[in-house]
Amino acid sequence: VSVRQHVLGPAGSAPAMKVLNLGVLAHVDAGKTSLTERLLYAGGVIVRPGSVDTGDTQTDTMELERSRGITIRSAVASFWIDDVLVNLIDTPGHPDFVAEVERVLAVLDAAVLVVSAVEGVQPQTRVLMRILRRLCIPTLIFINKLDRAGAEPEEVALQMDAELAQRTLHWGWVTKAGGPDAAFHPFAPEDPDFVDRIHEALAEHDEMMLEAYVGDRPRLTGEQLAARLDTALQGARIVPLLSGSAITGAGVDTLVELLPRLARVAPIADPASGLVFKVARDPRGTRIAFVRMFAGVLRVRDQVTVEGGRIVRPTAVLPFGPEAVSGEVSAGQIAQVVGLGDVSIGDGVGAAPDRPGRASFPPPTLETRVLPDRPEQRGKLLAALADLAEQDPLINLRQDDSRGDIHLSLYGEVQKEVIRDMLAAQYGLGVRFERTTVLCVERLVGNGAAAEFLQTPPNPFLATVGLRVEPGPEDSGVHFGLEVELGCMPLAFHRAVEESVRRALQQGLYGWPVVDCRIILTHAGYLARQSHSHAVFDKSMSSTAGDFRSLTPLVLMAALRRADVRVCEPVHAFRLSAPVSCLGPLLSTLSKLSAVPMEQGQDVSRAVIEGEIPAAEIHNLQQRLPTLTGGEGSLETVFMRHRPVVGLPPRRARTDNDPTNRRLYLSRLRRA
Ligand SMILES: Nc1nc2c(ncn2[C@@H]2O[C@H](COP(=O)(O)OP(=O)(O)OP(=O)(O)O)[C@@H](O)[C@H]2O)c(=O)[nH]1
Ligand SMILES: [Mg+2]
Repeated sequence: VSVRQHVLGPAGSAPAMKVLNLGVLAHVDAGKTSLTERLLYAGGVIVRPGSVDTGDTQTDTMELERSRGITIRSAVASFWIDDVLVNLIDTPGHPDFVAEVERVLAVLDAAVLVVSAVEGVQPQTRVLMRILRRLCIPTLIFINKLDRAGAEPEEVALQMDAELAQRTLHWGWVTKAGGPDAAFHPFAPEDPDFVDRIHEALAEHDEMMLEAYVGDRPRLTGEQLAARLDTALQGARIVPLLSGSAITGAGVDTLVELLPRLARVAPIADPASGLVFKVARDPRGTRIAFVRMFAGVLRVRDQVTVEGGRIVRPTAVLPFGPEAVSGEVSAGQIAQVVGLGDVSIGDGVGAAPDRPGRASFPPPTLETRVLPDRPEQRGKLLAALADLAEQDPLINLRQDDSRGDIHLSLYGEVQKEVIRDMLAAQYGLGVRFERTTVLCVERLVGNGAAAEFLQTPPNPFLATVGLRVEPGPEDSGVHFGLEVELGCMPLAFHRAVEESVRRALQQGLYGWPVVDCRIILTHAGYLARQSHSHAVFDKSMSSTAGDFRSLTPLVLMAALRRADVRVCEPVHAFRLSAPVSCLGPLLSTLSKLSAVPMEQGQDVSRAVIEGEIPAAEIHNLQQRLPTLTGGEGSLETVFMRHRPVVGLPPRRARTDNDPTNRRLYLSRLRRA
C-alpha cells in the first residue's frame, strides 16, 4: 500500500482544476511501474527514475513488491503537466491481483494500456482491452520495451489494430527498434498523411467529417481538426498508439504531450460526491480511505453522508498532487481521507456518484483452507484476515462456525504466497494452506417451484412460503421478485425471505453458489400477532421473522431440486509459448489435463498454443512446464467462463445447517 505524498507545498486551492486520473494497465511485466517512474521523472517529481529491479520505485513501495519485483497493490503518484494535475494509478498486471485493477477502473478518466514490443498481445491484454472498451474509458496504447532485443513494434501495432477493430491512430514511427538507440518520432500535426488519417478516423463516427473526408466540403483547419480529435479521444472513439521505452525514455515525451488532451474539468459547484476505491491503514492502524471526487468539494470536519446513511466528519483530507493543500479535495481529484468510519471499497461518499457499480472482472475461481501453525492463534488469524479482506474484499473470508474452518477465495497461487508472506510480515503469523480447490458454481437447468403452507404438515413453522426459480442469462446475477402483493405481509417478513434466499443460494444442492437466476416469491402467509384474546404475545400462535428464515431454505432447496442444477467449473483461456522442439510432449500433456488447444502458430524456433484449460489444472501445468520445456516455456491464463462438469458433479463441504437434508436441518435448528 502506498501512502505517499509528493513534496507538499503551500498553494491556494484553485476553484476548479483540470485533473486526469490516469490508470496504467497491462499484462504482468509489461513495464507499468517502470513507465510510471519515467513519467514522474519527466514530470519533474523525481530527479532520477527508480527501478523495479533495484526496488526503489515510487509506486512499488511494499516490501513484498520490492522483493518480488511485481506490483501487488495499486498506488497513486501525481505530477503536473502545464495546468493539468495527472494522478497516475499504477496497477498490478498479474492476473492474481486483477481485483485491484477492478477497483481502480471506477475512478479513471483515461488509461494507458502498455503492451510489450517483445511479448506482444497477451490474454490479459485482451481482457483489459475488452473492459476498457465496455466501460468507454479513453485509452492510449503504449508499445513498450522498444529498446529490447527482439522488439517488433510494427508487428505488435498490427496486432493491436486487429484487436481494436481499427480504432487505433498510429501517432508516429519508430527507428532502430531492438537496441538502446531505439526512438519514437511523432508525426507532425501538419503532416498530410497524418492529417488524412485523422480525418479518416474521425469520419468513422461523424457524418460531417465523412463529408469533409470524401471531398464535397472544405477540410477543417488544423485547430478545428485538433479540437475534433480531442473530443474523439475523450469519448474513447479513437485510440492513439505510441511506442517507446520506459527504460531509455523513448516516446515518453510524446506521451506527456498527449496526456493533457484527455483532461476535462469536473463539476465543482455540485454537491460533494465521491467513491472509495482503496482502503489502507497507516502504521498506527488508522484507516485511510482513498476517495475519488466526481463532483463538489469534501472538506475536513464537514458533515458528509456515507454508505448506509451514516453521517461522518472527515478528520483529515490529503489530496494527491505535488502542491496539494491538505484539508479539502474537489471534483476530479483523489485524496486520502481519514475519519469516514468503517467505509469499504466501492462505497459512495456524499451524493451517490452516478457510476455503474457492475463488476468487470470475474470473481476468484479458487478456494483454500487456512490453518494457523499454532492452533491457539486462530482468533488472531481471523482478525488479521479480516483486516486483509478490508483491503481486498474479494478474498471473501468464509468461516465454518461448527468446525472452525477458515476458507479464503483466491485468484491463484501467487496471491496465496503473497497472503502468507503478509500474514508473516505484518501480523507475525505462520500459516499453512491446504491444497487449493476450484470454486464451482451451480446453474439452473429449468424452472422449478415449491411451497409449504401455514399449519399444514409437515411444515413445522408458522409461515407460508412459495418460491419459483428460473435460470437467467450468463452473468445476469441473482434477482429476487414478487408474485404476491407487497402488502400481503409485514415488510420484515419479506425481508427475512429475501435475505434467507440470498444466503441459502450461497450453498446450493451440491454446496456451491447458485448463480444467474431469478427467484420469485409466489406464496406468502403468516399468522398475525394474537393480542386481543391473549394478554401477552404468544409465540406459538404468531409468525415471526425467524419462521420465515427457517422455512425459506427448505422451500428453496425443493424448488432447486425440481429445476435441476448443473455444477459448472471455471475454465481459463491460456496462451503457452515454448520452443518448437517441445511441442509433441506439450500437446500430449495438455490433453491429459483436459486442456483444449484451439489455435497454434509457430516461427522457426518458438511455438504458441492458445486454448482453454480447466482452472483446476493450471497449477499442474505450471509445475510441469519447466521440465517439459527445458525452462523455456511461458504460460498465461485468464478466466473465461464456467462450463458444465463432465461426469460426477463435485460437492463442497457445507458450512450451513444443510437444508438439502430436511431431518438433519430441523434437528440442527432445534438444537441451536
Ligand atoms: N529493456 C527494457 N526493459 C523494461 C522496459 N520496461 C520495463 N522493463 C523491465 O521489465 C521488467 C518489468 O517491469 P515493471 O515495470 O515491473 O513491469 P510491470 O508492468 O509494472 O509489472 P507488474 O506490476 O508486476 O505487472 C523489469 O525488469 C523492468 O526493468 C523497457 O522499456 N525496456
Ligand atoms: Mg508494476
